[in-house]
Amino acid sequence: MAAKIIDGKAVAAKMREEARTRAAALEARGVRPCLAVVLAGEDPASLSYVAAKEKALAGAGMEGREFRLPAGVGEAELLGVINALNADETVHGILVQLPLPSHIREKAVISAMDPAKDVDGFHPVSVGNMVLGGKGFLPCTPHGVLVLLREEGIPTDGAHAVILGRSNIVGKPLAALLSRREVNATVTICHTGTRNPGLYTKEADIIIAAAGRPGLISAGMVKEGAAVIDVGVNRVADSSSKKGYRLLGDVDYGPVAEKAGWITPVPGGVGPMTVAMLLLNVVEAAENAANAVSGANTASGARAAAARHD
Ligand code: L34
Repeated sequence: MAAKIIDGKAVAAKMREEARTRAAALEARGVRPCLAVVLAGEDPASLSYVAAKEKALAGAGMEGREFRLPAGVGEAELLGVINALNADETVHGILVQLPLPSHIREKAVISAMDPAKDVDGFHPVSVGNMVLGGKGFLPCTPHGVLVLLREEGIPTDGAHAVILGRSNIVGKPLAALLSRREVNATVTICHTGTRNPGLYTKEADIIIAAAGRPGLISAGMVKEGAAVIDVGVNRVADSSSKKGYRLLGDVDYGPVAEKAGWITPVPGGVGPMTVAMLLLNVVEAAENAANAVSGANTASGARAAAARHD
């Protein structure tokens, strides 16, 4: 059986449309949702992802305000930028594109952000709330994967989901989200310390490949009819392409597509969802800020605002 190819672009377009509608409603209240995009250095992949995010923001009627810093920027200077953005009421969300140059401590920078503006969901407070099931922004790529599963009608209740990769931005949060009661999957995480990942993937109803290793998932590792979600975005040198590289996922696409029940392509699968979920988080951050201001103009709102500052 050939797999159903999941059209991430189409699902992402639907999510972007929702963001656009909600942004227009805010615009009518005099608030233009604004994301500050901080990029240190000139990593080519980061440059292209940031460009994709800014284009999508503009398309949804939101502002992307770019802060470009040289690769040699000091940590203190970068922290200064974050502090200024925290204090700027016209900025609703802050995104620091990763990876940062190696002399900068990612943890220090992410922790400096106001969690209310953490639209990437990377701040320790956001991660804590995600794990505990509280309020806060969900990280965009894992949330995008969840929405793809839901929109495609892929059953998760009681399903065995095997994640490959334990990164802070994909593997770890996905494990927390997939094991939530409302998703109800049984989760296995494979990583570089796993002796024989195929042992687990062969049993999986859902495989999520987020290891950053092209070709990691071969057809022999996949159960007939499984859903295969490819989070890998590997740039592989290719002189025959005009860009000089080819984009490959972590999945050996052709052979796996013959065997799987569903598969996401690369490009056009999870990548566009990451961008779309970011737009939804930005519009939500702006809604929260606008509601806090209008709430503060009423007596109960003033009490709520005072409570928030305790
Ligand atoms: N702070 N850093 C922060 N937040 C993020 O959510 C990210 N990530 C990852 C890298 N660093 C980050 C992204 O935005 C990866 N990532 C990302 C974003 C967009 C796409 C892929 C990864 C994407 O649009 N991919 C397209 C193809 C792009 C191309 O041709 O290069 C796709 O169709 O898969």
